[in-house]
Amino acid sequence: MIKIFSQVLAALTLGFLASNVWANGDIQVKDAWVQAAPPGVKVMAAYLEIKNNGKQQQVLTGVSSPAFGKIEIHRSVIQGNVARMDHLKELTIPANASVLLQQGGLHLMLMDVKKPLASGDQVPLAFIFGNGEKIAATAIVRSGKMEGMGEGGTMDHSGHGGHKH
Ligand SMILES: [Cu+2]
Repeated sequence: MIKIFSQVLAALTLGFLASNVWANGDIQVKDAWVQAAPPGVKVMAAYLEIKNNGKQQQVLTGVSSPAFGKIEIHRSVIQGNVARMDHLKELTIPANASVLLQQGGLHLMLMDVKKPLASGDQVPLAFIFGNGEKIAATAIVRSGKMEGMGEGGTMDHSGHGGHKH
């Protein structure tokens, strides 16, 4: 039993290590994914990590994709029983630090999907930074919560109902 458990653990660890990284200079975009949405839903959310390995802070000023009309940087906030999203004009990644966009917190709001996306589809994303650097990444569409993310998955996408599009 212990042996089986340790094999499962090894498999999980390997899966975790197989991360996707897109980099330009000191900036890395890691493990980008888009949460699958039911047919007819025009707004989707993307999650990822942005890592800054440099000595200067970096500022993400915009994200674009040919698959969507518009992409915004959002932060989910819960006040009392009300879930709300703040629209951030830019996102600062401090020197030698990572910023995590994950369920229930920061995320990319992908608006006006051009054609329906299903699990397994790939979405090209272009990240533009204040210093003029650009990173082209590819996010994978997948359903549900991220394994191992724990409580972050408890806030589902219905929290985005506040959008009027
Ligand atoms: Cu949002």
